Amino acid sequence: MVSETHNLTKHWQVLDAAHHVHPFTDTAALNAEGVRVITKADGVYLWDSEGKKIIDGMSGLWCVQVGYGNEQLAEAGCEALRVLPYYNHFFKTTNPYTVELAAKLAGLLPDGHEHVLFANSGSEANDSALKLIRYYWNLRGRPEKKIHISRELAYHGVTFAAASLSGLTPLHPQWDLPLPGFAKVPAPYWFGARAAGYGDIDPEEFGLVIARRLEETILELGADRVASFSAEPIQGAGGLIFPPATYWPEVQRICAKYDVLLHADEVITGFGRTGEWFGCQTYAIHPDIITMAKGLSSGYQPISAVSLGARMAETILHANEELVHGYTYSGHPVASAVALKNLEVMEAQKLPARVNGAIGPYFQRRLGEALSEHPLVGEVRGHGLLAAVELVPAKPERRFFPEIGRVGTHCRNYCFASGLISRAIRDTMVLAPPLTVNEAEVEEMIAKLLDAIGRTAHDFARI
Ligand code: PXG
Repeated sequence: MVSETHNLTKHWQVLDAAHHVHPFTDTAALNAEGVRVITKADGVYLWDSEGKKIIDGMSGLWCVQVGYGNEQLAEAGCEALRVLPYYNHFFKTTNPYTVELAAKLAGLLPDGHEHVLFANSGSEANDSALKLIRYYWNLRGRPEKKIHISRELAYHGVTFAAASLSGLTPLHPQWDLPLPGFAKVPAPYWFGARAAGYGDIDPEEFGLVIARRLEETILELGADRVASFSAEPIQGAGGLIFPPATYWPEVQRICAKYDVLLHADEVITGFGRTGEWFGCQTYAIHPDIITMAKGLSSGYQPISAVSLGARMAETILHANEELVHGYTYSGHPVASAVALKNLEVMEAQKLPARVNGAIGPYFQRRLGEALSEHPLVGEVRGHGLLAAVELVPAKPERRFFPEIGRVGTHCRNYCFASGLISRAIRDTMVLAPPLTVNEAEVEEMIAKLLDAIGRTAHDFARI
């Protein structure tokens, strides 16, 4: 007999196939398979419409810092919906939720970042940042400084400018991107160094060599034409690339030397993920402009922000003319109220400190112990509550599989089947659980991942 739940699942699958276009999805293939319907969530768990419980090792899309089902955030959103469901900031107006949020952020951001603009997604924040960078150089009388440099394997979003800034090449061909004025430099991906022809270089040396590729590129393009360098403190969607310790100091020296603005994309690394409020604090980076989203509201509402460092703020906020930019929903009161409560909850629960001193080190240690000796595992790397497990054909050469992505996808499918959400980026398995995750839940994730890796190794024994 077909259950009521099953009928409902079918109903939603049919409607979804008929009317809903999914992001980053082959529509025909998905519709042939049937979509999974997520109906509720609590803590680190999701449930699908068939009642299956799933442990979310990815915090949604790297964003649900406080875990699902937080009542305080729900209450804050409901209250704002009742009191002030909408008003904008265009006509010499503001609202209490948004000003309190801006002030709270100014207190948490790195020194000098006292001013924020709001937007609704990471892509919009990055688009806005690039416009502000252009505007800054125009105001400074350097309009020829127009080129934006970013890195291979970077992910900065999907709008025309953000996708152009992104270095993940699959983002480009369908849309004839990147736009002119965008240049790329290599990522400090030490695990891939041998495959990329750098030989047996050690991580510290590699960090310097890759940073100096930025200098070479600036010199090739002409420093007087380069506006900015954009980078995630740790590259997320590109495969969790943790820069060697030598990388960021050298990059900062180079940006300062050639008067290139430094833009830090903290969309994934912000809000406690690395054990500090911002990845910039973890790596002692002093950016001119920062973009943030995701963990700002723990994903409970769509909201993002751009903060201006002292140099940009001084120029842009004293231009004595209208800043011709902004969205209907910039600083939406409901999103602002939820984001503000989210930051208060994170502070009250001391989540960044917990990631830094307790659950983060536990997570890293246990992952290493459980997985690093496995024959299919080439490296386990991580920081805070970010971790990557490289699946490789053989130890210890740091080689990749010939058909990149096949083994990772296979392993990811085993994870899903056993009720764990982990991301496969090429053949790298990624975990980024909510910052509220406890030790037992970490153990559950690791056990499921280990099992999936074991099954994958068995299936690919002859590769
Ligand atoms: N910057 C970074 C560093 C990101 O990770 C964006 C900007 C764009 O944010 P919006 O809100 O416009 O999506 C992101 C988004 C994945 C995945 O599968 C990662 C992101 C988005 C979707 C999927 O790893 N990151």
